Amino acid sequence: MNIVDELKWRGAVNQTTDETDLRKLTDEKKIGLYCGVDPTGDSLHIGHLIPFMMLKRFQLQGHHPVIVIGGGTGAIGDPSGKNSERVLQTMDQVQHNKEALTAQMEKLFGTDNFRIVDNYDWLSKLSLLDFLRDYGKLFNVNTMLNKEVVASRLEVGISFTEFTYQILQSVDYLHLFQHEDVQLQVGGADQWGNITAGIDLIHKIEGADARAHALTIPLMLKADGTKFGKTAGGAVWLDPEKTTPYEFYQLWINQDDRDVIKYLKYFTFLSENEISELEQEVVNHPEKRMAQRRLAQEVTQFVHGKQAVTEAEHITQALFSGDVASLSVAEIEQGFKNMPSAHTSGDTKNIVLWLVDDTKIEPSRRQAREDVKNGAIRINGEKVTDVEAEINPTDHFDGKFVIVRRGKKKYFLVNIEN
Ligand code: 383
Repeated sequence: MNIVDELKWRGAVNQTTDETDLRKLTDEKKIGLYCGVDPTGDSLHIGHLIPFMMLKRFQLQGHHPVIVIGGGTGAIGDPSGKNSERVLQTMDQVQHNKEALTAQMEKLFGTDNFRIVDNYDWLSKLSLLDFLRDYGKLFNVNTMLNKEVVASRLEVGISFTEFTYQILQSVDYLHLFQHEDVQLQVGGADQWGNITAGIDLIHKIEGADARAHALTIPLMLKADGTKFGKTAGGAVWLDPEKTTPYEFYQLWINQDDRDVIKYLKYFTFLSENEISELEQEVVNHPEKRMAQRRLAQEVTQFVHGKQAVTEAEHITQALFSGDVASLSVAEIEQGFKNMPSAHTSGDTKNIVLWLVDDTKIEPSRRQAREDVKNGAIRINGEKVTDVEAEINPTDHFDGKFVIVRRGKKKYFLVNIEN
């Protein structure tokens, strides 16, 4: 299937400049294409996965994706999607973020038939006079003002610096068109104005028949209307230190039946056949959540690797069944990151006192005694019903934690201080 048709089937196309010619071009030859990422933070988030999945599909069909890391543009800041002026980053921050993002991207794409280039390399060499004479002269201020990004900021104000951003991104596209054989720029729907500004520049310099294309990807919304990729805890990061692979897996497995097929098309490499089988599963056995599980497995594996999927599933299973004794220390650290926690010493103590005085899991001794007697308390997965039982907090998990479950679902992680 032609790549454009595949992307359309996957629901990944928002706007293109000339779809017919893009289809023709990609049938004729393997093209160079690019997407830019500004180093505004020290980790990618799942919003970045949207264009990355697209680049990866091109890569799998033999085309040549390039990512531009914005060492230059990141020092300025894209006004797209921001309703107020950005605070400039220091150049040290830009450098630090650039290194972190580059390492993450290499992990996702490998180095085979994929390159990362830094626009600092050419943008930093432009002198002010060259910039104004060679490029500024070709940009009409009226057209620039009419771009959605700028127009929406006119009332609150926009600095000359951010206003100029679209010229820098355009110079990138021209540079890559001229030197790297790049003929397509992809990005989220928010990038349409910047990408088309680049195409206009290419047409002015290289002639109106220069074949440079734009393809944007729709903004993702969930069936309930909320923004995709945000959880109560904020953004979902690809850095496992910021969002653990278990949390990442949970995000996908918890998707709504109404969204899951859309996301399978979008975020996985599963074929049309595999996806329609899963679609049948959603209709016939929604309670099994097969489609959600497959989605969680595929995306987690793509970002964090196979081992991370095994661990995430082990944690999920252990928490669900209550068999937490089988968890490793690393799995506990992941799985309990957002659960209520307490700190105690490692001293052995009576269970009732420990639950009330040390960990504050129970509000009163009376309540604690009642819960223990009723079998509502599990310590490291084992039911404890004797109110005289002694707890040795350093028994399990390398003496680091005690896992307490109260009732059917409520877990607490008690950290042992030594
Ligand atoms: C810089 C130089 C270029 C081309 C593009 C850029 C970056 C671009 C931008 N992109 C966003 C970012 O960096 O700001 N001006 O965070 C996001 N992208 C991608 C995608 C997205 C966009 O990196 O929609 C989400 O991830 O385009 O918001 O020569």
